[in-house]
Amino acid sequence: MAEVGNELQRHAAEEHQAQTDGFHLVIDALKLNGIENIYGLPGIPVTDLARLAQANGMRVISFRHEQNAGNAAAIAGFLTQKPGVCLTVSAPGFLNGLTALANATTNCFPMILISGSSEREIVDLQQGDYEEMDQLAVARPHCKAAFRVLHAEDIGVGVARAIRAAVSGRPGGVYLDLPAKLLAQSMEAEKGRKSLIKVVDPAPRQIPAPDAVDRAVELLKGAKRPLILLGKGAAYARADADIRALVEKTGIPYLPMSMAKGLLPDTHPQSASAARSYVLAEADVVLLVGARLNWLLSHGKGKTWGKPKQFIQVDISPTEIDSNVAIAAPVIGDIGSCVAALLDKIGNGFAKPGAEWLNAVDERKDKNLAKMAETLAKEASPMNFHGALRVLKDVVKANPGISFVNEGANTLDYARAVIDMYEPRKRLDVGTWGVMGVGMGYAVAAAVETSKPVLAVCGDSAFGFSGMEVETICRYDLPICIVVFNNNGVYKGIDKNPTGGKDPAVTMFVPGARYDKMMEAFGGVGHNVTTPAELEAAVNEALRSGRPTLINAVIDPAAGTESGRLTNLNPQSSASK
Ligand code: ADP
Ligand code: TPW
Repeated sequence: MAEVGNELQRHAAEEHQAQTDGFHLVIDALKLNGIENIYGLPGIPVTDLARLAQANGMRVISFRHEQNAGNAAAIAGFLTQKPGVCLTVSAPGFLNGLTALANATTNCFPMILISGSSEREIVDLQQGDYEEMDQLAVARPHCKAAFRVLHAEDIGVGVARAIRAAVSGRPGGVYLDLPAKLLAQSMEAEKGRKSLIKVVDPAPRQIPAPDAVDRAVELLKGAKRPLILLGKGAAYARADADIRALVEKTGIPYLPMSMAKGLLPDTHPQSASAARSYVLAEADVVLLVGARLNWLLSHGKGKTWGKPKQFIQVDISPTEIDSNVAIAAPVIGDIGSCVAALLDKIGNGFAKPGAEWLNAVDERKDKNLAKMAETLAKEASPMNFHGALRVLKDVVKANPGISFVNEGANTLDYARAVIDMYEPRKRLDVGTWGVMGVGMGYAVAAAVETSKPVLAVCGDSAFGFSGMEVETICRYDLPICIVVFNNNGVYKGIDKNPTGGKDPAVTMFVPGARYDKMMEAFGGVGHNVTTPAELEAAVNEALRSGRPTLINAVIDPAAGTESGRLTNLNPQSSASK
């Protein structure tokens, strides 16, 4: 009898083993495609999905707010060329993640937002389900593509389509809608396994047309005052060696956009960063590599761009061309293939730019670098932005492999100018939208994806958007050192309520706040520093120990300007100047 019982049990177990379900298929499909990490926040109906993912060897990082998980996924995409995955619950959780998905799309970072959702039957009749929302319709205008899977046997296709849409062509955000019922659907394990797709060549190379390459090289050869402008698309493309070769072979001065800093070390003799205004205004031919002529480049026109010029634009997206000004020589393809083709065409026959142009650039650079050194050397008390940044500049120089996350207004603008980067994809910042709140999400993902320390330098306002994630950082014991530049407010901390009333001015925070205590509350290390020397000691200790650290760096509340260097976009404040 006992034997028969055992036999029945074994049989039942085999039957059971032979089944799979939506939960397992989603995880298997992600793993099959080399996706190892999920950034998310659990709840009905995705808690079990997250649990199973962890049980099946994926790394699941649970956040305190979905926007931060989404930002982590987005930057993971930028860092790895694989879509970063964010997992949220329905309606509010989904919406919290959606800002990050839109930000990823705007920045051309590959990401997949996976959200659980209510059943179609109920949503479409608006019958009032728990956290009901037509998420697919809401997501669609904010991402590159949006898909919903209704049947377990389509999960493989859904995940494959999401991956391809995220990483091919211009990368971006993809929404994948998974109704709760789908996750629980079961099907035969073998059939399920066969339904999964391992995506072959998800971001195919796109070779530029030879005549486009010829046109670009001709234009470049005829230039008297050429300039190369590298954007974060160039950093993303991982064509580091060829990009360096292009710059060095042509001898053309180059400017990195902020997240392209470090693609070549900022100390490279051909870097024109310290002569930015001069080269933008004076250049006659500009070669754009993975950079859009958007607001960050004054739309390619106006006073910033001074003298008339012709543009060569290397980009994967043909519709980017002529979006702001006429592009004389578009080169459409992936940056790796385009830069290789340009190098090939140039061969050894490229005459470097004339001494007149190079000397003029160097002269401006030397003058501005001397001015900057003077500003940095000043011992201001109380500590100001430059005093604090002087020591951080040396810290990054001594630790070039760390990721440097940066957000704020003055904190961002000054740090970008002062802190040299030495390696590609190490500077992670507010990007195309100039969005606050990416700090902790970016810091967590940078630590997870690179397994190296992270230094996050945030304005006190900027930090507040994602500050609760210090708990996440402590929970996962990540080697992240946060420096909050605390000047008591947004931009600065001396504004007064114009009515003289009791309420504080709209840009003010609690004076003398101690952000370091937040980190201590969760078992991390907190420091309160008021001098550059104290700051330096605290950061070095954090990098040495690898422990989660938050340094509250007290900055003169009167230092800083409205909107940092965006003042010209703020009509009220420009009017008052
Ligand atoms: P930045 O803000 O640094 O100026 P942008 O985000 O404006 O950079 O521009 C990045 C550009 O790079 C986008 O137009 C995008 O289409 C392009 N791009 C991204 N990845 C690639 C790639 N692998 N090959 C070619 N172009 C790319
Ligand atoms: C999502 C508007 C731009 S910069 C900034 C805000 C609120 C904060 C600046 O103060 P902070 O830095 O961080 O203390 P500093 O160095 O000048 O003192 N909401 C979003 N994004 C943006 N960009 C804003 C508001 C803004």
